[in-house]
Amino acid sequence: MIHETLNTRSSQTSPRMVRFAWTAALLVALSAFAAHSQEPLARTPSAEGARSYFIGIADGDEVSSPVVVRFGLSGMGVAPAGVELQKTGHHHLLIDSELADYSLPIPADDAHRHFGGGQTEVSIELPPGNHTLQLVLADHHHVPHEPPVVSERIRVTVK
Ligand SMILES: [Cu+2]
Repeated sequence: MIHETLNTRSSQTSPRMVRFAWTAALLVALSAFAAHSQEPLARTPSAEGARSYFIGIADGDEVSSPVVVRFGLSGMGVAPAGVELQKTGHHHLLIDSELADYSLPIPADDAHRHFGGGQTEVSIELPPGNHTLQLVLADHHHVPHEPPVVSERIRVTVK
């Protein structure tokens, strides 16, 4: 009798076990999908030979604050952030900073300035001393192109 009762119970729990197994499998699949969707976005290709460069300011320059920095770009066009157009991007100015990962959106802070309006120059206040400046072009998602279009990282001294 006891054996029969156990058998009955186990045949009742069996469909539940199957459902549990399916739910577990679904959760694993969902979390795998979630992990996948957190991977870097597909990078926007840059135009071959595209170049980003500073205008009117060069490596080793001694300057006074505020510093006017002009952004040069050849081989690609400037478009405001959020506008998805082939072979375009918007400028970013890295101040005393370097990008750790070119596959992620560029952070937005004092060291990573975005020019999402399509601006091609800025006047920045810099404290006296040595600083580095670098331009990075990025796409509508603020992610640098592949391969990245970056300027030379210049060193300037503010008097
Ligand atoms: Cu940006």
